[in-house]
Amino acid sequence: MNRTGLFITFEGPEGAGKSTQISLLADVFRQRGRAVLTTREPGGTPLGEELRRLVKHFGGPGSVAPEAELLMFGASRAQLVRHVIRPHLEQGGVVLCDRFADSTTVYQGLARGLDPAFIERLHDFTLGDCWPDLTFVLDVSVETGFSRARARSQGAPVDRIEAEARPFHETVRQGFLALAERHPERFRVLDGEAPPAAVHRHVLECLDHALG
Ligand code: T5A
Repeated sequence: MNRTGLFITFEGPEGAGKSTQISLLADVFRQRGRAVLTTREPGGTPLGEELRRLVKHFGGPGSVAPEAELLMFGASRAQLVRHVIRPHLEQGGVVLCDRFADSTTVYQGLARGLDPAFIERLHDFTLGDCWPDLTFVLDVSVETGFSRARARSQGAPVDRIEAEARPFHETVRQGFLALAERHPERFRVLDGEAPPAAVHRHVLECLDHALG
């Protein structure tokens, strides 16, 4: 891949504040004259948005086999990488993505218990060398994340994955922290419980440091 752009992803538990930070960071890049593309997973393409609807809302807990769930996330990502992310990076643009492959490693690998070696091979197949340059993990407690998500949806029904029990979401939180510890060159963990403006300042500090 002939890549001159910058690829940044945001990860974390439910309601961590990823979309909020992506929107603030996109404004900064635009002010600096960069071509910015913001996108999300699952989703970001017409096919991906269909898969998003299915993977989030098809029945309740237990209605989708973990193996099928894994492949739906993989299909959405393969499409997004080839149709959206790679072309933008090859033109020198900035891509900010709300969740990416690390979510699969943590949610389907650790929390669902699917084979991590198979998930690595799936990443090779769906991404090739299109890994992010930098990944922010916004760390929040499960309580904080859920209370934010519920407040925003004003009590509307939660989706299939959000409806999983608390230990599932604790595993997700710890999984992101462990992944960040294993790959310190790519990950930055930030306190997602801080006010949005403070989190944004930390994001910019990390970026300025990482990019010189
Ligand atoms: N998934 C995804 C997998 O299982 N495997 C995968 O491979 C992938 C890619 C996606 C679901 O799919 C799973 C993970 C998820 O369960 P989703 O709806 O996109 O579903 O869920 P989330 O990614 O968790 O997105 P959310 O929209 O719920 O959370 P965000 O984007 O992290 O949070 P945000 O910015 O929308 O903020 C939530 C609320 O909190 C407020 C905001 O104003 C908003 O109301 N807020 C703050 N409040 C106080 N302090 C702060 N610092 C705040 N930041 C935001």
